Amino acid sequence: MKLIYSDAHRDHAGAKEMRYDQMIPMCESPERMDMIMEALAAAGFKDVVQPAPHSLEVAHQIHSPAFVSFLEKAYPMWEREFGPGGFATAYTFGMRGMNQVPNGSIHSMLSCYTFDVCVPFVKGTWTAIRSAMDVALTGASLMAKGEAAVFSLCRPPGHHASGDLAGGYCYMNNAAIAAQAHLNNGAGRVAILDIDYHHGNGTQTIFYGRKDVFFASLHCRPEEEYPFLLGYATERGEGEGQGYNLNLPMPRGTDYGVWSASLLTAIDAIRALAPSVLIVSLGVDTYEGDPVGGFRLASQDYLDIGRQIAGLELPTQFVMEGGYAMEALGTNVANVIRGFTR
Ligand code: SP5
Ligand code: ZN
Repeated sequence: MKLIYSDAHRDHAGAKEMRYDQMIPMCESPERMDMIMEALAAAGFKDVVQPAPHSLEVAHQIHSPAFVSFLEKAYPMWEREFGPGGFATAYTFGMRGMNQVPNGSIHSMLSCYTFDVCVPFVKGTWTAIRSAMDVALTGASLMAKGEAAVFSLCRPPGHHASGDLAGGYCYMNNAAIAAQAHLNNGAGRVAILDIDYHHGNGTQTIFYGRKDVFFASLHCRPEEEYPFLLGYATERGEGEGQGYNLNLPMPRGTDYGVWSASLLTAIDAIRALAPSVLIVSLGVDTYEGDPVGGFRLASQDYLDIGRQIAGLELPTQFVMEGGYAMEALGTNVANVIRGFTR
């Protein structure tokens, strides 16, 4: 399987993150990609393709141009006010019930275009965001040219980002952009299977009123996990998109017995839909040792996940999302790909 990867994410780093009432080193680090690439190479996956540069045209079908432009200028504007070395982050958030538009200040933009304190902007952030988009789009192009399955090693991740809101380590929604590219390339319907520990609130929001992209998400339930406000089973889509959103929330502490039953539910729904392309939002923060997640999947389970997904026999694009247990991250990701290709 071709791996689409670039080092251009590397300078998106160095910021601390707020975890409830503490500042901790950022879990979402460049070293994550090193762990994943090393384990994939050790497992025999060495066909690494550099992403081709793309315009923002497809990104603008998913995200508002004003939001994308904010992502580009957030750090430079912040640096002009505070000097180099820090990171741009919001101080206030949307005030419900009144219409709010950003004024010229970076603070108003951060307040309007981010929803939490987990999306720091440093000097290298925009380059990384744009590269992750290229990694997603290059994967979609390779499939249009006949590749049956590809792995887009996007960093930063994307599934928490909606049309005009960044959050949860996510800036642009790489999986959504890839889905749109497949539609542009002639796919009739795309399914996105999101197996990250956290609900893919951004992807859900983007496609909630659409039936050309089916979204299924397995995640920890909003009653006890981030992002706390979305991910209920009752969210089924609206308008034309009614029935094209499937949430499978589970309690903290869920093990593979229960989790894999939800996976089968999602897989059955996807099979019934017969999409022309499957995108897997691949997060492995479901691992028992993950410092951010709270499920109990074991490294061996990821082999079975790959096998189950392969059973759909669909053209498949894996898009990297979360996973933060550095000692097992590479193995867990490589196991999904091993299970899928065996
Ligand atoms: C892409 C992705 O996985 N984003 C995740 C963003 C999570 N942000 C912080 C969540 C903090 C709550 N969980 C703390 C659990 C400690 N065991
Ligand atoms: Zn996650």
